[in-house]
Amino acid sequence: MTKIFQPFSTMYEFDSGALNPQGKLISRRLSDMSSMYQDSEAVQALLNDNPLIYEVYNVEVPENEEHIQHCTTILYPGKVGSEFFMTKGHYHEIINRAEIYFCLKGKGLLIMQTKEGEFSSLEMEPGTIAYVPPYWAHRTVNTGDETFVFFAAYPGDAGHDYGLIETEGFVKAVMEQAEKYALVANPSYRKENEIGE
Ligand code: S6P
Ligand code: ZN
Repeated sequence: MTKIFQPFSTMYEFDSGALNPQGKLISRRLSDMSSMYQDSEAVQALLNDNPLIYEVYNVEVPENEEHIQHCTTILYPGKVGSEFFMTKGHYHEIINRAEIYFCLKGKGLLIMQTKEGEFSSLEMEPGTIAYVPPYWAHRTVNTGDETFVFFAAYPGDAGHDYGLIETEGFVKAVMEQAEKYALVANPSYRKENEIGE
């Protein structure tokens, strides 16, 4: 007999962006993603302090297609050299699973790409509801000077595939230029793959 899951709710804390109860908390520091930033000297200079870059508060629901995963991401302000703090970025393990992001605080950029190398970006500010369609890898970037917080909801069985982004990188990097953000071609995009070909 199918086990009936009991309804429940979670509180969003407006000041911090955290959830209560906190659920599964993931914290990522620079050392967890040091090879993803463009400026390796700037990475080395910051690694002693090893800043906290982002936290994800995940409501715990079963990871299957019946359920909807939901969480908040708190992305702190800061830069590595002139590149803004960002998330690692991923495809969904089941790549045709979509996702919705709802911005609650701060400002940022949602950058996306397909395996074919198509690239897209969306600006996010409180109130923005962004749709990540099936097949698009996604990464968020804090382009402001306060914490950038968004809520995400996605199919329970989606999973996360970080491998391709770790080896290929993103098509573009988000850098500070003249006190604004600029999307700059990433010279190391697909470099690993090209070397291997
Ligand atoms: C999950 C969703 C977000 C990210 C979070 C951290 O599918 O897209 O909750 O997991 O923003 O990013 P990342 O790339 O480290 O998982
Ligand atoms: Zn996702």
